[in-house]
Amino acid sequence: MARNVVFSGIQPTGGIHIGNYFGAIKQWVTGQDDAENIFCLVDMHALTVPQDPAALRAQILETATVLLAAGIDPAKSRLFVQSDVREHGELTWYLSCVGSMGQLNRMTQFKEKSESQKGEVRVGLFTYPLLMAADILLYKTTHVPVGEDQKQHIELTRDLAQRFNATYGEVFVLPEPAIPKAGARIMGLDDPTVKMSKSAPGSYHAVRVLDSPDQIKKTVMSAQTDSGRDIRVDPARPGVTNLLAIYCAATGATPEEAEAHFASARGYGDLKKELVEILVETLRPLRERNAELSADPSTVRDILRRSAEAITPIARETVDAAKRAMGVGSG
Ligand code: ATP
Ligand code: LTN
Repeated sequence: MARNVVFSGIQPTGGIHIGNYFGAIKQWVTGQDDAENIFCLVDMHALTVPQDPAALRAQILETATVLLAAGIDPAKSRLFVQSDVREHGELTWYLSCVGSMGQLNRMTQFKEKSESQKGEVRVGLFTYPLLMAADILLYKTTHVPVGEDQKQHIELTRDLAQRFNATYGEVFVLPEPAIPKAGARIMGLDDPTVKMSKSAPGSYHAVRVLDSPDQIKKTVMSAQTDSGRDIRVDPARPGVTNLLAIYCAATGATPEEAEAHFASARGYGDLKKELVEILVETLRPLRERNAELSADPSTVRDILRRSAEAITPIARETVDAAKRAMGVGSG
């Protein structure tokens, strides 16, 4: 039987947080033995909003290092930088001649991100999902492990692949989203009504995977909760519900088990204290390994370069097949 192909991406925009970790990265690490795995630092996606070139360059290497520290194993998975494989940009053009403005207009991430942009909204922010579809379709991906917020983009990818195949013949494989049961949508600790995000301001918004134990404690203890005491999952109380979601993602407990565990707690303080301990211990090995790997950036660069070289032929073959099907090129 053909092996599954897992592909996923992360923007190298700094400060990886527990939403990224529980929503995506943890699945990438634990699934490595079951499929062909390709993980991508999507630097071209990062350019859809303003970036400082020197900071972006540094963050590409930092993000790669964190992923390796989290357990991405170069013997089992390819880890590469999107702009190192030219075919990503190339296929995006062909997909932009298949997808419609109406399809892109329905993307909720564009609506949210374009509203938060002061001044001009870049064309790339609007066409962002076409580049993401190209990322996925280039490698005949079968599964895409992501957080809940990316589900709509994967549905669009399937629509584009289906449209292309129906018009030009079978070239693309239709991918499935793989969204975890727990941790698929972690909310901000300073505001549990917004998704935890790398780019959100505020030092108590997110627990970053490289935070010190002291910083984790400060952020979790200051998390916004309401004035109640009951530790229950309740949509009307998003703060405590979010803390329970983080507890479940970190321990593997179901929401019912988590509620039972905290049934005799004296208030939110007990839940927060326990969560601090759990997060400190969960993230400790990652932080320690990151410190070792950061001392050796040339090894990390080598992994990125070799991965890009290894996967380029797959990407080339897909673009050539798409071009042939569409009738472009000198033949
Ligand atoms: P940015 O704020 O820079 O847009 P982000 O925090 O949304 O970044 P991405 O690099 O866009 O992070 O996403 C990487 C992966 O992490 C994706 O699979 C995404 O679904 C997942 N993810 C991001 N935020 C969360 C969250 N709050 N909860 C669960 N998963 C998340
Ligand atoms: N759009 C994603 C990042 C991303 C991605 C991908 C995820 C870019 N290309 C391909 C999965 C597959 C995000 O903003 N989190």
